Amino acid sequence: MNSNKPECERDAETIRAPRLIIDAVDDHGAQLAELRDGLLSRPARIAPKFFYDEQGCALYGAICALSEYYPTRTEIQIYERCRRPIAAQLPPDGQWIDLGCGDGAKARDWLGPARVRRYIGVDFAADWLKTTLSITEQQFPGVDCLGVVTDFTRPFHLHPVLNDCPDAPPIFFYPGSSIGNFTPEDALSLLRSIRNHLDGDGRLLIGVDLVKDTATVEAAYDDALGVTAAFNRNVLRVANRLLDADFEPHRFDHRAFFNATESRIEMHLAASQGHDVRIGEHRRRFEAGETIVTEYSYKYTPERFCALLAEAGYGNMHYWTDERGWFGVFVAGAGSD
Ligand code: AVJ
Repeated sequence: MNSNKPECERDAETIRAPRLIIDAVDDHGAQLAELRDGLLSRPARIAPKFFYDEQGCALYGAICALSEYYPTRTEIQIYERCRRPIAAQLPPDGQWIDLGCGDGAKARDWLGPARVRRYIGVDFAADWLKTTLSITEQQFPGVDCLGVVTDFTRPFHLHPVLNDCPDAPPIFFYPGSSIGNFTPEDALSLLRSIRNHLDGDGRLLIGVDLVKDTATVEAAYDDALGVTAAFNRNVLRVANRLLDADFEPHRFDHRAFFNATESRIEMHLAASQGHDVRIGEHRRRFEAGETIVTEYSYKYTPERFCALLAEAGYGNMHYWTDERGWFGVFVAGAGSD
């Protein structure tokens, strides 16, 4: 047993079950109250994090393979085409903090090129995270892997974990334009939360969907096969399970449209006819056409996103887009330009 080695340099024989740090998930009650209050409010709303139960994660995986849903493949094409110049902006031998890691596939493509020493998966779904960690450990035995189960949509504090490896600069990775789910104000506070963990060499690597023609972006959220519609309706099943409600998903129509004023895709579920729903001990009437807001997905211009990064205290900014300018990958650090 080599306990005097720093946390991140333990060799293979001391790492068996993925190490998980459970942080702040015990406020399950708060999560349920947030879900209930959103559904009882007018207009009704559900936070997008509730999409991702097992069925929701599977449907999201299917969405990423759709011809209409360009963000995932376009981001990966930028990574593949610009791997070297992007990696050149990242500190070697760093700690890779994979926010909302999901299956971790995008991050694993970077562990080699960025010469990562430590992988930290951060996700709300503990089971999903365990699987991702064991796959990453198997594929990268030389990389120390651990998980943090937390809701990073709220201010988070990873300093104690990062200080296990004081000489390994942090690289925060937030792909897929998940930042788009936050209002610009909330995006600013998340970016600031990350910024507070960055000193000299630390970096943020983030994927952002960019403003484009309305037909293309609306098709990506309302695909011909109806996979996104199923993903959207599935959240009503999550509500039924978590809140003992009796939503009938088929009584709600999927709506997705681009709100140009707010520069965001809006996803709604519209009641196809007036009906009552039991939500725990509450009853909620939905009039015909009344909607539940289930997701906003904000779209930025490179200039607008750089301005947001600057407002959050970042510098050393660089970004890469695909040839059509549909998606952007940004790297930013603590220093002033
Ligand atoms: C995972 C939040 C990036 O907004 O594009 C996909 C989720 N919603 N299709 C997005 C989503 C509808 C996706 N993010």
